[in-house]
Amino acid sequence: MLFPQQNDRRNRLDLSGLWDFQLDPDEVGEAEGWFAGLKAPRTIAVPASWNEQFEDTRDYMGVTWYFQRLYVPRGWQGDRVYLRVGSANYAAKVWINGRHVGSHEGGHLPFTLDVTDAVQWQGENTIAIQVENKLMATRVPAGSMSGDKPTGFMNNFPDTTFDFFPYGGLHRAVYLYSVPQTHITDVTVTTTVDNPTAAAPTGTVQVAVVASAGYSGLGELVIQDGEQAQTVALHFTDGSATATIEVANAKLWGPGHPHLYPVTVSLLDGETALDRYSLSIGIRTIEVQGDQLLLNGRPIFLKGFGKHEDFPIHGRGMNLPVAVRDASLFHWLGANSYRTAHYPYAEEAMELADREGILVIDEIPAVSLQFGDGEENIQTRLNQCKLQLRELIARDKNHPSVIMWSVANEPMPPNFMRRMAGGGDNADDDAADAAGTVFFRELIDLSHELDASRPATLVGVMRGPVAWLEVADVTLINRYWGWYVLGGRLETARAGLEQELDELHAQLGKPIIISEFGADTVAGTHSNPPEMFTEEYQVAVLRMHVEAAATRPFVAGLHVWNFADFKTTQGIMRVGGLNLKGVFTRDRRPKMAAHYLREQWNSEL
Ligand code: BDP
Repeated sequence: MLFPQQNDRRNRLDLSGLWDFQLDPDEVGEAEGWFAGLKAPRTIAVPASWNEQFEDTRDYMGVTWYFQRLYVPRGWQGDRVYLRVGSANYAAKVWINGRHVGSHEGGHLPFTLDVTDAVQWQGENTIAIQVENKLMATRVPAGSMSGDKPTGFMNNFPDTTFDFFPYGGLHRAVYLYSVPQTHITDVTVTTTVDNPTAAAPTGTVQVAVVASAGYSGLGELVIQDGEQAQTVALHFTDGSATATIEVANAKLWGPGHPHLYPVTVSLLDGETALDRYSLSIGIRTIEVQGDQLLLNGRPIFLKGFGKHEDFPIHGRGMNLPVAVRDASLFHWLGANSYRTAHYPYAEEAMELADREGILVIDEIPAVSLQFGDGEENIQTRLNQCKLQLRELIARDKNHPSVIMWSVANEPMPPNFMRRMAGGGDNADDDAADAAGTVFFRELIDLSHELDASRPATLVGVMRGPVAWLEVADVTLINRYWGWYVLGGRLETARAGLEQELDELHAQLGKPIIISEFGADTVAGTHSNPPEMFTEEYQVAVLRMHVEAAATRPFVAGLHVWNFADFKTTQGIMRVGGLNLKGVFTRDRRPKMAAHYLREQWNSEL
């Protein structure tokens, strides 16, 4: 899972650019051998979603083909060669020079294929990637729950169970890279701090390294602290080695002081490096104590947003200037955190968060999980969730910015609509809720097993079962008081919100983060007194939450839904196919709410 890198032992070729592309609605491509070349290609940009690059592809959710030609540098001969696809939404099949080399399912996490034996050194190589984005009940996230009968998110089109556009394509860069035959395959860094609130704390950096082919030999670990470097030897047995380094007077990582220490791990043959891998680490601690969330031993209040990877034309495709602009707007606002709603974001976004001191709640694509379509489908989705959680933690475990894993957003209890309308529980619901509790306990346990250093959570839907929240280390709740519930009646909504916060705190005794709240707002629409959809109303809804949190020390964070307006499916609740709850427009112009938050969040610093 290590991100490919270029150094004196490793090489990396970025295959971003213009590729050949063809839709395959009849699914004849494989039989007709399109992996050797497309019949009627058009040109597409990679990385980006296919949906908005052409007139006829916006709602296309089927099979497509991407095709590229390239030379493999001769200097790589003798090394191992891998192909790494950053994100192919949803399923991908890959051929090199007409030979099938691998497949992957799950649209937001990278996969790597060993293509050493498939590439040729004389002449040109071809890469074909079949990408398919069918909306299916057994996928995570799930499309339509009932085939052709539309039952998804408010009967919207395309038919999803979730409220964002189901973009398809090669969303992140595709790399070809080489590593030496004996190479580093994984590095895991964990940090602890003795007395983190002391003036000059000591940090302990533990590093576990895995090397290929049961490597048993020497290596070294170097951590750079300004002008000083500390070096320790690594002794590998059967491909594993661990080392611990103490950093005196450690500069702890956090918002406002995102200090990173360069670390390099090498495998050594005498003086010669067989392989090396570098990363930037942050020394910090994150823990839950009673009803508080502690960063470096001190309570931290999360100020920020649920976001989306979304921009016109790029769709969900990686867009570095937008990521940089968003980080800059976070600083402008005084925001310190976000949640990767509702899927893992690009690795570059995590690196940016490390560098900019932004805290991240990292989420798998388990949005709107359903529990009403039978045991078999539920188990299929559980397995897919587990796989994606494993892949996510393997990918992001070394980022200091990542402070928590989220295993689900708004899983749907049966009879959700009845509950939303204020109906009470009944016996059937209790049994279904209990099955859900087991499902989430498995995911939270897996998260703890894979990474004991970070809390794990799930994000509860309004009127969802409290038992589901109980399995999480931190209580994350999405609440739409004043919007979906008691819209326009803000005084009554405020009382409902406050009562609910106090009850949940009394029941669960954990820190509460309101991980979504907000109001759709048409930029430029105003009213006095505030009315739904106006900029004044959005401010009033946000103010209600800011005030409710201010008098409740157990509220450990407010994440406004959403940072920016974003594309979703078409339907009666989504003007122009957009969710308008952004405090910025889709092109990042501030609504009144952005100025309001900026005043609030900067004055608290
Ligand atoms: C919540 C979902 C989020 C939606 C939001 C909304 O978690 O994905 O976009 O509501 O309705 O239910 O705006």
